[in-house]
Amino acid sequence: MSNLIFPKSWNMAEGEATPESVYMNRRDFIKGTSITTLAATASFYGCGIGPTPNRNAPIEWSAIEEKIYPVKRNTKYSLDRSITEEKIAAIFNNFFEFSEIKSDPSFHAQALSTRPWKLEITGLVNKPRTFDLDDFYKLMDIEERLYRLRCVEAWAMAVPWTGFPLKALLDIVEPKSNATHVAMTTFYKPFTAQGQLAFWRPWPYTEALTIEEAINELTFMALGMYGHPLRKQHGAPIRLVVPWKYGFKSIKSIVKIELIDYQPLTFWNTVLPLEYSFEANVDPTINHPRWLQATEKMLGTGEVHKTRLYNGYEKQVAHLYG
Ligand SMILES: Nc1nc2c(c(=O)[nH]1)N[C@H]1C(S)=C(S)[C@@H](COP(=O)(O)O)O[C@H]1N2
Ligand SMILES: [Mo]
Repeated sequence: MSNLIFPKSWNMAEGEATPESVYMNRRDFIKGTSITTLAATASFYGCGIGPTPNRNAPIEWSAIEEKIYPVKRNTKYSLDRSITEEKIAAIFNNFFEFSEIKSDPSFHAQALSTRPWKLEITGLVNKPRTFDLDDFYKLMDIEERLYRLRCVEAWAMAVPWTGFPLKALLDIVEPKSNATHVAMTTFYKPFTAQGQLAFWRPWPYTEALTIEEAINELTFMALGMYGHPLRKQHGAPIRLVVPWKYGFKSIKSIVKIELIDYQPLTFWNTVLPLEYSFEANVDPTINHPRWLQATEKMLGTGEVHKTRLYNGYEKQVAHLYG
C-alpha cells in the first residue's frame, strides 16, 4: 500500500538516491568535519557493520496491525493547518542513533529490527510488567489524533498519529503514590545504530516527564503515523509524542519506562543543559542560542507561522505550569 501514497521521488531505487547522500556528506565534510559525519560517510560506503540500508524498506505489518488499521480519528484533536506530506516527514528526521544528518535516518534506521519488541515498565508501580507490541493493540483503545510537532530547531510539522494516551498504560501498571517522574529509554544497539558509537554522548537516549505531564490527556504513545505502523525513522515500533514540548522530548523506539521519585538526567539536557531545558515547553519568548523561537517553518510547504505558547495547547496544559 505504501507505493500508492508515495510518489516517484520516494520510490526511487537505492542507486538513484546515492548521489544526493554522498553530496550531503561531502558538503558537511567541507563545512567542518565531525567524527560522526565521518562515521556516517564510512557506513554509507559499506565500511559499517550491519545490513545495507534501504530507504524503500516496506513497512512490516503484523496480523493484528492489518486488522486494526486504519484507526478511527478522534476529532477532538484537530488542527488549523494542513497535514505535512508523509513523504516529506519521512525523509527529514532527527534520530541521532542513526545519524546527525536529517536525510540519513530514513536509510539507516531500516537496519533496526523492531519485532519482536518488548517494553518494560518498572520502578515505583504496583504491577510492573513487560509488554509485547501486540499487547498494546489488544489492551488499549487505539485512536488517531492530529497533532502539531515543533522541533527546537524552529521547524514544525502536523501529523496524524495512531496510538493511545500514556495515562491509559500507566493505569494498568498502577504508579505508587510517591512516583513523581516517568523516565523513558531508547534501545542501545551501537552495532546497528552507529550514531551510538559517538562515545561522547550519553547513550542510550533518555527522556522524562513529571507524572502530571505524563498523565495529561495530550501525552500520547504512538504506534503508527499516517494510517499505518510507524516507519523506523520515526521511532518504530513505539514512541512518545508530547505535542506542547519541543520535539526532543518525544523519544523514539522506547524499550523501558521507569516510574521514579526524582527528576532524572535526560539526553539533551545532559549534553547541553543551557540549550535544552528539562521542561522544554514550546515558548516563543525564550530563544535558543542558535534558533529564534518567535516563528516556525512548516516542513514541506515552507509556510511560516508564529510560534504559539505551549505549541497552541495552552488550554490543555497551562494549568500544569501556573
Ligand atoms: N531516540 C531518539 N528519539 C528522538 C530523537 C533522537 O535523536 N533519538 N530526536 C528527537 C527530535 S530532536 C525530534 S524533533 C523528533 C523528530 O521526530 P520525527 O523524525 O519523527 O519527525 O524526535 C525526537 N526523538
Ligand atoms: Mo527536534
